[in-house]
Amino acid sequence: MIASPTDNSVAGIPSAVVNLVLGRAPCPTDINCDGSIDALDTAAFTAAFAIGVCPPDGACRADLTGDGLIDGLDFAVLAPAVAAGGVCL
Ligand SMILES: [Ca+2]
Repeated sequence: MIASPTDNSVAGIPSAVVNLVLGRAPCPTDINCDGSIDALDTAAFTAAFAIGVCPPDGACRADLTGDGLIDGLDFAVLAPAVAAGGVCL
């Protein structure tokens, strides 16, 4: 079970191990991959939002819903995470 948007650990297994096994981003709402969830992620999201679609290489951290688009639904996931703040574990 995922404890929160900032903690991907599972049943005491360190999140880094869980992420490696499952092949997922260490912290999905950490758009700029700096280890923190903050206003810089909102800025990175805004830059991606201006484009609106994911590039074909699959590197699309701003697509938090996984639908191939960068839109308000993704921001609805990001905004509460940024408001809560935190660090990626
Ligand atoms: Ca960040």
